[in-house]
Amino acid sequence: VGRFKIIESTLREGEQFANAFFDIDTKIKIAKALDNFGVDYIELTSPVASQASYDDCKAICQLGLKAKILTHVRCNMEDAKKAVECGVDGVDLVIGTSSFLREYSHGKSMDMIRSIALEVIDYVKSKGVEVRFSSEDSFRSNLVDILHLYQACDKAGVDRVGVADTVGGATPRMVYDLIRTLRGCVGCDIETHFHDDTGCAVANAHSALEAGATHVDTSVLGIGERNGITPLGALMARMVVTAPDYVKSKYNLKALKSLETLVADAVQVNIPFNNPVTGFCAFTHKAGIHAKAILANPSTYEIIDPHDFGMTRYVSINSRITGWNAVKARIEQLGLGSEFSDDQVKEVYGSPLFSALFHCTGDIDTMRRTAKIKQMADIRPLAIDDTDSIIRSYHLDLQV
Ligand code: HCA
Ligand code: CU
Repeated sequence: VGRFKIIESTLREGEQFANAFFDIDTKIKIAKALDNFGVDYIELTSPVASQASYDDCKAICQLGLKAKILTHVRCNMEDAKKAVECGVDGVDLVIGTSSFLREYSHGKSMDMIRSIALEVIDYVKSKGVEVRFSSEDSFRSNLVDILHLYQACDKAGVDRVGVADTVGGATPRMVYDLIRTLRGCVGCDIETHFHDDTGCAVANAHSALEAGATHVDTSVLGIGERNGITPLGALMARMVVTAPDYVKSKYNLKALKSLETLVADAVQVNIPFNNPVTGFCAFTHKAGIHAKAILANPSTYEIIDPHDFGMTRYVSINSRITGWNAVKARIEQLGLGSEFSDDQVKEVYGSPLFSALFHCTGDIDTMRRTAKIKQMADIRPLAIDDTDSIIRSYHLDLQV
């Protein structure tokens, strides 16, 4: 699980996202940002797709990036030749192997697929270029058929075989079983590609790594065909917990937010509110019980340290479920810590006990100062400015 590699496909799978249109400048910016993040491979749209795809592929190969440049083509000689012509470090070959795709897409038998695959692998290798062979829709293909096919490719010297959950229907257990079996059949590297139609793309990638896969395909924010594939950031969140030393030393995690912002802007979407790590509330703590523990030791309610990604945590006190420890921490942040006793903190926080007491004694002066955080938050949603001004006006009242 520890030492996996990333094949970053924002510039291939990501271009299949509904909103994506990448001109050459945008592609170069994204490629450089991915390289700076430290991904192992950058996969580009097939040069056969269009003239610009061809030109851009060539141009990106010439940038001299650290990441290896791949292009993704159909498994046939003409496509492979175009790919090699562009100067890529590697070619990712793909062909559908499920009965659906064989029947409704290309109409080839498994025997035909096998002989074409071997011929193309041989050609790409003869050019000194890395080569991967992948069966599209692997999970709905006949298991024995694809194992034979992968074995033949392995014998022919392919660098990687690829398993793709093209329709996003696989479960982590299905992935584990298939990759485990495949691991026993081939000696080459194993690349995996998971669509997220059923929300399993990150879990499936993790499962694949547990079973012996070596490479995972990602795209920034998961953009791709339909609702996309394993998101780079979410995979980083998963793997920084599973393999912290490897992930922190290999990837420039602090660059994640700006990379995601770059891609989000390019395809005109927002970073999802609940995105792992970079979603606006990813490190916001709200309930009083959580806030108290977080302030004492962040590991109590955080599996990921936000600072590893250059992010910061936020303890919200703007709600009816806040706790007085959190309010005290905010008062300290406002520089008023030395001027509040704990009882006063509890009072402005609106401790239910205090309120009850004031209601009994009917002390008008005290009642006047009872615009408390909790009571206000029961009436309407509070913004951080609201709670800060409740604290400030309470503080002013203390001085008169
Ligand atoms: C597609 C192709 C692919 C290829 C994956 C791979 C898929 O757009 O259908 O080359 O491993 O999901 O099968 O993206
Ligand atoms: Cu795909």
